Amino acid sequence: PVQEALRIIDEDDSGIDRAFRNDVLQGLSQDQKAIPARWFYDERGSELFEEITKLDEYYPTRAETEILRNNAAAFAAAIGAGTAVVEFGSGSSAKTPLLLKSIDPAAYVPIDISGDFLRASSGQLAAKFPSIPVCPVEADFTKKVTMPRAIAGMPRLGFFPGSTIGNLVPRTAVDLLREMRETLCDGADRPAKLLIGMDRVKDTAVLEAAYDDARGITADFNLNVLHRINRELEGTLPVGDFVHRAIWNDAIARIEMHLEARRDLAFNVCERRFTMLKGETIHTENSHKYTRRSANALLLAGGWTPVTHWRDAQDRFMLILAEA
Ligand code: AVI
Repeated sequence: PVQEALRIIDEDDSGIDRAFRNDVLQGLSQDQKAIPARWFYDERGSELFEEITKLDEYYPTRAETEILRNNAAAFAAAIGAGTAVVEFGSGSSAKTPLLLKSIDPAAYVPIDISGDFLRASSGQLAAKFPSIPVCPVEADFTKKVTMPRAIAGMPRLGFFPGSTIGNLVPRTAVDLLREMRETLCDGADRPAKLLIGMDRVKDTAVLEAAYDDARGITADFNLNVLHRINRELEGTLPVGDFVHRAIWNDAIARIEMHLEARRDLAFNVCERRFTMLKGETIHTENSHKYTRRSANALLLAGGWTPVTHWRDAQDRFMLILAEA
């Protein structure tokens, strides 16, 4: 059974998401223009991301799925029966069913900012697991989220797969980990656990190919945010005059995605005028990669104690179980 989604979203009268407008106007006003990566995920962006996860070059999804498939018994033993799984982001991929199958939870709570996507994936999961109550929450999980009454009294496991944490700079990642701790521990009678996916530092060529695939799907994903600005924020960005770039920044251990202007440009967003010189970029995403030590340090700073690390056979990715 799927409960009706709890909705906790902030919109102004004209229906334009104020947070999106503020982020874009502020980001385009900086010396290094930037748009936070969370705005990639409108309906089209979410579809393109699903396509990325199936690309030959994009290994993280397959590596993480392998870890989930090969360690079912260990997860069940470490997590225990009667747990409510709270997923940060709605589980439309193969990963959530693998986790649900291995630990057989008492409830499943997907949290997502995209209501349509949330309802679709909740319905699919409920059909696949008819005995697990599904309690979706439409909300921005970067802030503490109120949990549905249905999971009161159950031990809670946060699930944050995909190395999505890597899309945040460390300061913001620590804030998110702390908010998750609040979401999971507030009103609960036991300390929560968190199962989090983190992508590992590896060969530069492998990393850059994963973010600049031969079919150009990642390029479309990156450019889609410009279409979204044009549609939702009265933008006039000439999308065809931007080119996708993916660069490994070794000093900070992250892949950076940018949109580079092919020529000098001028455009409007929400009636504000912006200009760019040829070669100038809009920085659209960071994807941090971790070692075991840097992953542990981040978790500890966020209020979580790492307990167990699992890796795939090729050492590309890790799933970490941590305790509040
Ligand atoms: C969602 N996130 C973990 C992806 C990543 O790998 O950083 C987003 C992505 N960007 C380009 N390709 C995939």
